[in-house]
Amino acid sequence: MTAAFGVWMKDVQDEVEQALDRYLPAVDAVPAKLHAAMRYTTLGGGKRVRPLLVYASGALSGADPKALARAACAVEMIHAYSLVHDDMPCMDDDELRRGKPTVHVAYDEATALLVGDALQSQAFQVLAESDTLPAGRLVAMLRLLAEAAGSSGMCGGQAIDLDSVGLALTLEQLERMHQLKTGALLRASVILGALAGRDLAPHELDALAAYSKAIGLAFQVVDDVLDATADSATLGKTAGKDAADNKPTYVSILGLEPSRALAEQLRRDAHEALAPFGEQALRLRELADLIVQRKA
Ligand code: GRG
Repeated sequence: MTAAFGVWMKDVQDEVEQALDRYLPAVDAVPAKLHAAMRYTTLGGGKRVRPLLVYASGALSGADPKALARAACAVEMIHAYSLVHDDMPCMDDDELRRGKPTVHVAYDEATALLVGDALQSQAFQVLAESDTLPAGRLVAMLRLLAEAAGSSGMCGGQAIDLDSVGLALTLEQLERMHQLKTGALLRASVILGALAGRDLAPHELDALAAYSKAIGLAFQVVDDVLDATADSATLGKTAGKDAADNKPTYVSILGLEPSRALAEQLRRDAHEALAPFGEQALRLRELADLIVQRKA
């Protein structure tokens, strides 16, 4: 990671934190408990990978900064909602998220359900209130986010994931599940940033879609590798939480070293996809490197 990239990343993360603070309901607005819980789960944590992708592709398309901040907050709110629901007892039943108690533990289950619902609505409201983009462009962005979050995107992937417990998925089925569950929102982040700027040619949109596909898969492969190696280092096991939960992973299907090699290949694919953009795509290339080289 170059020093300039580190500075850019920190600037974007700070800007997004301030924008989230602005676009979340105030803590003293009724109902205070719900609003406090929405802020508890969204502020002050996470790597902000999706907002970084929005800003990086916005840099490529010369996007309007105000629209970028709103799009970045919208995807992060959808992501935050998905984590709150994913952690609930009816799904993964996790007690910790980003180093602090999950919402259903810190508050209660009903609040966690409502926090997710309200964050999802808030995401669309924040984006819809953009007043710096032509209406047609804004509708295209709202539609893209809705599709990425819904049953043909993230929710659909989560449904397939829940149904796959105990099943022997093929590599293709595993890939399809992750393309929906995590890939759809990562792709939406990249395309939203691009749509907030100049008109892109069809071949440019295709290039961004190919980049998104590669980083979406890489993100998951790396997640599985980190999960497997964290457990083997700390608990003396050979596989991590998903495998322990009897869920298929890249490591359980391919093995550890081939999974690492796949992540590296996907990083190269992501770089190659960006060739039409030259230097304009610098931040997107650096984010692909970060996704593959991350340690947490
Ligand atoms: C419940 C509708 C619904 C969907 C849940 C995304 C998702 C679908 C569940 C998350 C479960 C999970 C841990 C998936 C692995 C990959 C992933 C999305 C990790 C968390 O994202 P990061 O690493 O988290 O970007 P931070 O905390 O950095 O934002």
